[in-house]
Amino acid sequence: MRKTIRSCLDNRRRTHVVMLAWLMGLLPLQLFGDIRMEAGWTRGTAVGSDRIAVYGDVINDTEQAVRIVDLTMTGSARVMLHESVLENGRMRMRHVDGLVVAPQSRMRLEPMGLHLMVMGLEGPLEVGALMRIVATDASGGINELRFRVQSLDSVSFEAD
Ligand SMILES: [Cu+2]
Repeated sequence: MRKTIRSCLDNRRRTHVVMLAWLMGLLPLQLFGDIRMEAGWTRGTAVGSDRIAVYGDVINDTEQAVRIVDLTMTGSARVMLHESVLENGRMRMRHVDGLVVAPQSRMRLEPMGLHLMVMGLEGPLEVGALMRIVATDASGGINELRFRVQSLDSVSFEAD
């Protein structure tokens, strides 16, 4: 009888070990995709505005191109890839269809160029806050693009 109980416990422990191994193998696949953002920043929300432009370097260290099919940020209505272009002497922003990050590359998002536009923010962002945009790639990978809220007058990424 005692032996049976012990072997039951052993079995349960073994199951836990297997489950843990499974989780460790699976979670990185689901939580972390192939791309990430370095030196990510935004200027934060101007009074009366519910949108921000997000800049930084989107990095793909893998051998495959990563195609982003969906962008979301908690607390906002939508996220789009925009490009600032000079048209008839005026800066305008236009929507860019499809975000593809080439293999072994670094895609720079910067003022007057490509940026991620977060629209319909539920409230103002606090300077210093760490934020993240979730980018889902074509193979279902979830990529986190992290960035920090800087002051309204900042012009580039400010390291800590
Ligand atoms: Cu924009």
